[in-house]
This record gives sequence, C-alpha cells and structure tokens, in this order.
Amino acid sequence: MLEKNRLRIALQKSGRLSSESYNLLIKCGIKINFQHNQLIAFAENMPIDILCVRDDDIPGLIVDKVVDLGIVGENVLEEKLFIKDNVKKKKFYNLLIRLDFGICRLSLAIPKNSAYYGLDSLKNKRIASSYPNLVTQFFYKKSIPFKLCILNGSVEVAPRAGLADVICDLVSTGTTLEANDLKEVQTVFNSQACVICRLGHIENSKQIIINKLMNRINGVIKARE
Ligand code: PRT
Ligand code: ZN
Repeated sequence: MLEKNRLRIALQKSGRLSSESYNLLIKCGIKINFQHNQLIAFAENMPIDILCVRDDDIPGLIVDKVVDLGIVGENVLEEKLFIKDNVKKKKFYNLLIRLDFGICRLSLAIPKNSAYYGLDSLKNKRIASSYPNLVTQFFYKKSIPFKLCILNGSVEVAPRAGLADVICDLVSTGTTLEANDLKEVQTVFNSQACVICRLGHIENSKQIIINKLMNRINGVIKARE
C-alpha cells in the first residue's frame, strides 16, 4: 500500500530505460528489492516508493500528481504533453536533470534510393510515425504539407510495405535504418532520459529527500564523465 508521506518515483518497468534508471537509484544508495512484474517496490533505507510502469504513462502520472518524480525520455514527454496550437507553452512539470542515457534523436528517413534535395522533397508525402504531435509541429513550423500514418510499432517497415513514403522514428546507432534500406535525412527532435518533478506544493520532508537524491544523481553522473 502506498503511503502519502513517502516520495513516489515512476520508472519504466521494462524497456530501454529500465535497467539504467534502476541502477541509477541503486548507485544513489537506495536499497530496493525489485521483483519481476511488480508494480510497486519499496525502498528499505529511505522513504521512497518506486512505481514501475510503461514509459508512456509517466508524463500523465506526473501531471496528475500521482507520483512526485519520474524518469522518462524527453521524446515521450514532448509527445504526450503536446497541446495543439499552443502559443505559450503551458508548464506541466519541472525538469530537474538530464541524464546520461536514453540518448537518441527523432529523425526523418526515406528509402536509400529516393532523391532528397531538402525538406521540400517531402512535401505532400505520407510519413509513418509513433510521434504524430512532434511530426506535425515540425512540418507546421516549416509550412510544409504532409500526410500522416500513425503506427505504434514497426515504423521502419512502413515504406517497404507501401504504407508510407517517409518515416519519423527514434534513431540511436542507425543500425535499424541501415537494415531497412533507409537513410536519415533530418533530425526533428533530440532526446535523452531526464528526471522530472510534479508541479504543486511538495512537503518539506519530501523536498529534503528530492534534494538529497538530486545531489547524489549529480555525483553519479560527474563520476561517469
Ligand atoms: O513498454 P514501454 O511503453 O515502456 O516501452 P517502449 O517500447 O515504448 O519504449 P522503449 O523501451 O523501446 O524505449 C524507451 C525510451 O528509450 C524511448 O522513449 C527513448 O527515450 C529511448 N531510446 C533511446 C530509444 C532508442 N534510444 C531507440 N533506439 N527508444 C527506441 N529506440 C528504437 C527505435 O524506435 C528504433 O526502432 O530503436 C530502434 C533504432 O535504434 P538504432 O540503434 O538501430 O538506431
Ligand atoms: Zn512506450
């Protein structure tokens, strides 16, 4: 059972950010006994509870103030908390620190044999992506019309399957693009994992733990540099 006076941190349950997120907390001296498939884990030596969830759920848990801190990729934050036609960006969270993992870029890629002479060559093309908001914002700012094909997986096969002309997907090493005969033509968004904190009043006792944790995270990152 979750207690109100314990700091709640949301981490990705199982995925690319999971082990580095858990290891970071462990390196910060938090003793946690993680069990496979467990939603909540309790720290033994600090008043901290860990919620293990899908990364897509972390922005919402922070906005709804269900958890105090979260570790998530900036790509997910920007996509999930995007408000259409937002002139002044509404603040949904405080970004406490960018971490040294989960580094990737959301990029546009086209079949290797397609001609590319700048973004104008993508005009009116169909773009497959799991990031419709970030893609739309990017092309809207450039005043380039395009068509969407929203896919939440296997985006890289969309051109070969005839579903789209272009993809907009996360890239880290470039191996997936290479394996699918695609070439990266433009970065849309640079991302890395970060620690975010919910807005609103935070009790003094919790704030002290947050400050302690941030100092330790800073120390862990500096030691790795
Ligand atoms: O189940 P859940 O919803 O929690 O996880 P998920 O499947 O949505 O996300 P997951 O675990 O794949 O990724 C979590 C986060 O890791 C992303 O939101 C990014 O912030 C970060 N990240 C860093 C990446 C990559 N690098 C990455 N390379 N996420 C995905 N990829 C994929 C990409 O989509 C493509 O399929 O890896 C492939 C490309 O990699 P390269 O190395 O071949 O270029
Ligand atoms: Zn996800």
